[in-house]
Amino acid sequence: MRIDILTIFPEMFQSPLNYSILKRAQEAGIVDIVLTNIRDFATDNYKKVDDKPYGGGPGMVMMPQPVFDCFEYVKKLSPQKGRVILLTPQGQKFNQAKAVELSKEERLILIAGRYEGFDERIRIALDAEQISIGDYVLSGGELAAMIIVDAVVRLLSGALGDENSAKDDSFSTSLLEYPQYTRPEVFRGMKVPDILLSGNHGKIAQWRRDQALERTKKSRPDLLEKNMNVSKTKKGDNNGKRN
Ligand code: 9D3
Repeated sequence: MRIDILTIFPEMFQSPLNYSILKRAQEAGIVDIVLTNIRDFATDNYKKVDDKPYGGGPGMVMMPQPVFDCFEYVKKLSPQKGRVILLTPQGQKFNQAKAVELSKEERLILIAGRYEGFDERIRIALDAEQISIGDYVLSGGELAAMIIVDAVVRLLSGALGDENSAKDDSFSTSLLEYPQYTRPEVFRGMKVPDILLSGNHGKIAQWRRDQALERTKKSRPDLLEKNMNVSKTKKGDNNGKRN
């Protein structure tokens, strides 16, 4: 996969892209991530990329010309068409299903904005879809772009040890994870549950299912609602255990 990112702050991406899975995926040639600075396409002496909104109001708006020119330059860097995504608070909310969908594309072109938003003609002319990462206010689209890149790249085949990937995706969006423990058996007086030390794999698997379900009911009941159709365990059935 090729991912182009258009931003006025390409340096912001250096740290997240150069650790762990994202770093290894790039080194392995699984993904090619290319940053292009929108400000390089500004034409005036001040390298201006924002301007006042027509009609008045607070803040500034991303000017169309630098973004258009940057986009046209980036598009020609590779022959693949690419799916064009504007990061904006007005977009569809990002989730794991969207990550899976995007991971099937051969090219993504992500455009991160600053200020109050983009001149509307950018969205229209680029035929871009808009994505938000959630209902809170960020200072710009860069962190949102990084989150999408992280969620998408780890799904690309070979990016993870492939043992994890398959099981993870079918399950992690429907139920929360069960509690995990590692050594030592007793830490500061807190003991690992006996069942995990029992060696009884059937009992352990049952305990983990129960725990995952209880946790989900307690902190994310919305996940159970959403997955009632697909989950094997119906809502309200906590396998005979109290909450
Ligand atoms: C008062 C109107 N604000 C809209 C909620 C203006 C505004 C605030 C912050 C416009 C843009 C921004 C910057 N945010 C993003 O660019 C952004 C974002 C976000 O703020 N939340 C969740 N997802 C995203 S994706 C891009």
